[in-house]
Amino acid sequence: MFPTKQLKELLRKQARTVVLTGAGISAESGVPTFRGNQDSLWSKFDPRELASIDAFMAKPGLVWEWYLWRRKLIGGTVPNAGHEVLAKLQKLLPDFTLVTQNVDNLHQRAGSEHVIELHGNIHRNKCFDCGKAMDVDEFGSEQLPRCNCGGMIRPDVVWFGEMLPEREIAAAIDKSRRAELFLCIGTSAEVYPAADLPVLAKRSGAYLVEINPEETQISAHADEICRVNSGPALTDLWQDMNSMTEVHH
Ligand code: BJW
Ligand code: ZN
Repeated sequence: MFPTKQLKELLRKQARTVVLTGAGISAESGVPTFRGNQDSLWSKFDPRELASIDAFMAKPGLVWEWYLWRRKLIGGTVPNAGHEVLAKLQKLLPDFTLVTQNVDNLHQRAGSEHVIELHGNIHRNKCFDCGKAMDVDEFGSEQLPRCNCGGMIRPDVVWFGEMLPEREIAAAIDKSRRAELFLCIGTSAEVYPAADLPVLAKRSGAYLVEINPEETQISAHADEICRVNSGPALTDLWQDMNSMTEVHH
């Protein structure tokens, strides 16, 4: 049964809520996930190899080609029902924090505010050397753009082996520690430190809900699991909440 009585009661009481999302929430918009589904979308590229400093240093042209291709793909998508419900939920709950590992900007496009982006944003660029934010127009992979300082321009995302943006991860940890309700949606929970957040929240007393069609290492810790795609799952949750408020007004 999803959502359960406990979950609905926490939402009715406007519990302090943290939501962590991963690539799965954008899957129904047509953005490919990183792991699990071996369909041909990634055939040309291996994200585990390309999303790293080493790859960029060795083959900046190839890494840029991958990011330009993904930017274009993401630019052609729109937020789905899952993103939209989370944006509406934020308006209903006075203490609500959305933490995402996604770089696709779809939460913001759905209307979510103050989104904590743990892994950056694919639509931004910065200098590899001095970190300065950069606007770069379309360019070919033969001519890679450079900063005034001489450094190479790179997408403003977090690669393996890099630190997460300090303020973002600190805020996410703080909010997770104080959460009464934590929703873990569409993430394989294989990448750290993001994967620590649901467990941290649970240990600090939060009610932990997982929404994911597949089992993850979060499943063993969860109080409630919904093995359904996030779009339909969150739509059900939203409809249940609305029938609830009708009764209470
Ligand atoms: C649906 C669905 C539907 C499908 N509805 N659900 C050894 C042990 C522990 C840690 C480490 C280690 N060695 C190295 C580390 C650290 C490393 C790490 O965690 N590695 C692990 C892989 C082992 N982490 C880091 O390096 C991080 N930095 C760090 O730790 O700094 C300190 C440090 C410095 C130096 C050395 C060591 C430590 C940085 C991590 C950066 C991750 N970056 C990426 C790329 C971002 C840019 C880009 O997009 O190009 O972030 S990798 C990629 O994975 C991306 C994602 O945000 C991230 C998480 O993936 P996510 O979102 O969970 O997606 P998937 O595809 O994995 O899962 C999709 C899920 O959706 C599945 O479960 C499906 O079932 C589900 N789903 N359809 C709902 N419709
Ligand atoms: Zn620079």
